[in-house]
Amino acid sequence: YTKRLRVLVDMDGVIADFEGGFLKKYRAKYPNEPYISLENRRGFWVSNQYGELRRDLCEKAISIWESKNFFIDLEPLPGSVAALKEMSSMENTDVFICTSPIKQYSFCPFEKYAWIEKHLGWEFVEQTILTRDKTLVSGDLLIDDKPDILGVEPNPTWEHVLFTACHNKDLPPCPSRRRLLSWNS
Ligand code: UMP
Repeated sequence: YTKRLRVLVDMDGVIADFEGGFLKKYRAKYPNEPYISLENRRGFWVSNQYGELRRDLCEKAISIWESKNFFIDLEPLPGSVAALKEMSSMENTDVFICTSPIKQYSFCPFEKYAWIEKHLGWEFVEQTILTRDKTLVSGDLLIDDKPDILGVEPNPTWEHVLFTACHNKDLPPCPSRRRLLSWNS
């Protein structure tokens, strides 16, 4: 018996371009409001940084990802689709998509499944875990762009591999935590 490797892969910021999709739709909806370029993004929460820019921009930012078709319209990040397919074809490897839907549930959960079927195929819908608490999910690796993944379980089974994104690219290097720069090279 060989132990299988279980890889949990986050969706927004790792396989789907949440930041790029957000900025594009925000600028289209609010062409006269200030915005934060991807180069200048800091911190995981887009809404916090927009709220710091100007108080009312927090809710304007939130209105973007709460809108119909926001999540289904996201572009895949470069190399992500090929990487997931390749990983899941490897021997003794199970790949799951592990993603936290927003609490405004009118569109997001449905569109996440639809996105996965559209870009990765029906087989991956079977591999999809929607949860607001990733510490409860067991796995060997969790590839995620969020620097702090916390929940009710203080000792998750997975090792967190930080996926590089615009908002975490300048975090001081942490020797104990592995990083994945991108799916291509
Ligand atoms: N999200 C917010 N506010 C933000 C940025 C992202 O609610 O400022 C949402 C988008 C995703 C979720 O649905 O949070 C993050 O999910 P994970 O990438 O952690 O799975």
